[in-house]
Amino acid sequence: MQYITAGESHGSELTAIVTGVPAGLSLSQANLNSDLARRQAGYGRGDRQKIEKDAAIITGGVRFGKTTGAPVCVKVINRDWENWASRMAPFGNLPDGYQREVTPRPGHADLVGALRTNTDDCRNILERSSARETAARVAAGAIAKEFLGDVGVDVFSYVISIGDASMDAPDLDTIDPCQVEFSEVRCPDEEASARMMAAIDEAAAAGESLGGTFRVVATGLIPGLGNYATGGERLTSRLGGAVFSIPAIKGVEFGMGFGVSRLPGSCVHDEIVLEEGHFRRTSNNAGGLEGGMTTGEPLVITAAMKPIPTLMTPLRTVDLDTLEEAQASRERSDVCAVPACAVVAEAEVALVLADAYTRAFGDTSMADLKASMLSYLDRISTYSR
Ligand code: EPS
Repeated sequence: MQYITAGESHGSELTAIVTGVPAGLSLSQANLNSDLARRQAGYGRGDRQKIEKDAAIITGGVRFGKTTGAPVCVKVINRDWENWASRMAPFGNLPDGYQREVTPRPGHADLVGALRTNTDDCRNILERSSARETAARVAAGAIAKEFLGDVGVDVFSYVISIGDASMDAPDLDTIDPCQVEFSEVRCPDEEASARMMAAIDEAAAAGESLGGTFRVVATGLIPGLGNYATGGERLTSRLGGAVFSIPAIKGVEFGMGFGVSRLPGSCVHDEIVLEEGHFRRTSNNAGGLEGGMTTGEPLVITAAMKPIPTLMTPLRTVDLDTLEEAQASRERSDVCAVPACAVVAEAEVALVLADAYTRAFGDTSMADLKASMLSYLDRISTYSR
């Protein structure tokens, strides 16, 4: 299962095309829209979210609620387009009085993208590198999540820290994914949520922005997805690449993460036991992956997001027209988008996991895929008898 997106932040719409979706998968419009709404939420978002009301419009690959096996095309309308139509028109001339973006923001793709593409207007770059594009990813990921739900896999996320406001390292078993949805910062700890919101208020008042860390968890995975044999097929590299593909992600850890480098092997590796005919682990420091394959324990990924580069008290930059020192451009933006980013990461993780299932069991139809998976599960369970 692969996807590609097209569209700009203030263009008419965003589109995602997802290929390799087996036929016969039931899709619910409500589930797709619910994920889009979850991505729009979160304390610290800017005024753009008051304009947008993201909804998934399916234009291909689905009939009467079921996939046909053809590429699935899903689009999300940008309501803000009507305020930008003349400045973002695909044809015609620039409107009178149009001001090019010539003061690139440190931390954004503005400068390097302009150098790379030989443009004198950073808007060409920022329109596409804007996090708005992640709405299309979430729409694509919602299809992958429906697939995963059908094979017994649940993917959820929660925020661990925003700026220096952090929750105590939570025990995974104590996290209630539903509870996370009630927190405005997607943090399962109420007291920590309040501190995170206070940190966002403080940053907003200072014209600052904030990053943070979040965790994505997938439960119900079967052992043996992915492949140890080549680097590109290792799920560690595929999942890591997928999470790193989200703008602003600066670090990704699996399980114990960097912590494994400080401990001896006996404290890191997860002992193997046989429990009711199934191989289980007494711990999950590996975060559900060994040799680039799923172990059957929960997949646990933690990621770090940098602060958003648009600052209301801007940093120094160079004006691309005058080559003089200038202040970086300021425009409406978010103070913190860590909760939204966690939802985007769920989508990215879901797409890789769904792809791992279809690579292992085929992508013709859900019925054939499940039959193949059951035969595999039967084989590995006899192995443990
Ligand atoms: C973004 C700037 C803001 C964000 C946007 C990402 O948009 P605008 O410039 O229109 O105010 O709200 O994110 C979204 C629109 C979204 O839906 O996530 C940026 O510069 O990256």
